[in-house]
Amino acid sequence: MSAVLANPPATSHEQEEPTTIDGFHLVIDALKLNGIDTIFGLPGIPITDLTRMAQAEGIRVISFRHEQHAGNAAAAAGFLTQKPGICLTVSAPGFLNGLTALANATTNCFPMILISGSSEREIVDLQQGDYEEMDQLAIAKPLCKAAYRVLHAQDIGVGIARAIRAAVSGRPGGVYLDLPAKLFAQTMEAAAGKKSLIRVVDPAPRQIPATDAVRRALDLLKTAKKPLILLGKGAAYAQADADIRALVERTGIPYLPMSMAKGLLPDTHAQSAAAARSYVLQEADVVMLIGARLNWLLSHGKGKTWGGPKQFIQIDIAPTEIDSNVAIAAPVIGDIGSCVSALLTGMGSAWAKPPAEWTAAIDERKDKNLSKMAVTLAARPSPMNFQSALSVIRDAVKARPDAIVVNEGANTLDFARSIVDMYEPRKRLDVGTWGIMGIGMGFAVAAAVVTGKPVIAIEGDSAFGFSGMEVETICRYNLPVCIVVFNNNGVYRGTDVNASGGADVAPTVFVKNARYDKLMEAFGGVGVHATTADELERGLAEAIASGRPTLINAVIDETAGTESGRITSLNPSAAKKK
Ligand code: FYN
Ligand code: ADP
Repeated sequence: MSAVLANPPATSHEQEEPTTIDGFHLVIDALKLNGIDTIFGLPGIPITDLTRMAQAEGIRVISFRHEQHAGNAAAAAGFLTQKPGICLTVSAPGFLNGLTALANATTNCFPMILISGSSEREIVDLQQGDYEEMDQLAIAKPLCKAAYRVLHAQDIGVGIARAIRAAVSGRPGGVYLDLPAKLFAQTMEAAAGKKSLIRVVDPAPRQIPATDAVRRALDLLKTAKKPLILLGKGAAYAQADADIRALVERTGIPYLPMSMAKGLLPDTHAQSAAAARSYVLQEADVVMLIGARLNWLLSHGKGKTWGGPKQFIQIDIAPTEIDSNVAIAAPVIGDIGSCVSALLTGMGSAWAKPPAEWTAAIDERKDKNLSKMAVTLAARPSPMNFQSALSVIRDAVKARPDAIVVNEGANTLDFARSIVDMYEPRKRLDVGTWGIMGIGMGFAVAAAVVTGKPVIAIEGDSAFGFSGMEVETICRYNLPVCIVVFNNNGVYRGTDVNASGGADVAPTVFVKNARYDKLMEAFGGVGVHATTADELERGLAEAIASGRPTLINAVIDETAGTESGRITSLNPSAAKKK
């Protein structure tokens, strides 16, 4: 990670050589000294002037309509760059709005720093009723990796440095930095102020795995008759793409990518077992987890998903993740880049490929699912269903593998995960470990701002509703984002009825045939109403070509879709039916 700029650009106030420096500029200079060039936030008391001054000093300030989406943008920026994304909010309600994103970032191991203005300690601690009084530090602590407060201008450099190092070192995560309002107006002698700032050296130090741990892992892998490699979003975050690909290809072991690890190797790769997921989880005898946790997404490594006994190898930077759900026979603790490099060295050049019967059995199941999928994707029903609309987006991503896909929803998420192939690392951003709705527009803004690449946001109509007002943000910065709203008139589908027979619609039903595209037009973007796959294809192609903010209202059969998509079993009523 390039934590610091080689020679941070001189700032206007530095050129004038003032004799004193205030808290505002100490914060700005500390961020710039550490290579922070973008802030995602929402102005208001007491940080409005900080947003203006940061912008004046050359930091890009992306201003949102709700702090949760600014926070999600900061988290996604952290995942994409390995530098902590910065979210800046006002005190109390603005801080609370940012907390959801801070907690989600911590859960996903994305590095971000939530910086919030706050009330004065002396009033908060006596509960004397300050403007937006809240003990924000205490409230943030349980929800993030680390939390700090700065009371004196001379400590701003330390505060920012600690926050940066906490966010990116070890297991990345969310950090809270509390800056009480009075801090910004404090001044100190300029030269002393400059000296108080810290340029963080090696904020995410490599963590080299123990030689014996590497040897133990390779010895176990050698015994496998049915080995499987499982790639998680930690592997995507690590930016060790070439070595990860080399490890998979040199071992010849089939691999399964978790959703945000898709694209580490192209989803069309011969060793991908994604289209035989159930089979390989059932049958594998040795499973090597690389930056993936055995949590609910992997049925906690046990039960009927996993069939017979397994032996696990787990590569992770967090030692306490080991044995979290089931015994791990060969833990390899370190950063994924160092661990994978050590495994490649330890393997040498002569590594026996897995038994042909294992890979042949996988190919047979893959072919069955791929052929079934091909028939579904070729159909052009009217109105569109999830699969026919997604087959259009699948082709668009194949033509533009550099585009970034943001994806949330229930059926819109689950069908897109298996239908839209990814070809490059870190090109898919989705609901992650929590399965949280509302990440869409924040992640889309970050992806566009950080990469400049076309962004395709594949949005369930319910999911879009959580962050839809940020369409104005996307238009204001003229970002190359194309939002495709899968409009089937409701959460899951649009056909539920009010069991009481009363006048209200069912809780899961939306306004029928809503025109989300008009929302984009309201702010000067391009709205497309797509009732067929051809109209969707045209709208998407024009959006990618033009780079203009676009929202395509994709009309989907309102009877299509199942409750909660592929995790319908998590609904208590589903469990009751068992
Ligand atoms: C996968 N599959 C495919 C393909 N890819 N078939 C054909 N072609 C392709 N390209 C097959 C795969 O082998 C499985 O079939 C099936 O499709 C499903 O694959 P998937 O989606 O990868 O696997 P599965 O079982 O759904 O994974 C479980 C899960 C996943 C929990 C990891 O459902 C998930 O990530 N869910 C997230 C849910 C979430 O967060 N929702 C947001 C809130 S929803 P078989 O092998 O035959 O079984 C709010 O209500
Ligand atoms: P997925 O949901 O894709 O399976 P998870 O979020 O469950 O992925 O797991 C990611 C894991 O990767 C976490 O346990 C985290 O500690 C680990 N991780 C994240 N970054 C690194 C890294 N650079 N090196 C090693 N492990 C990492």
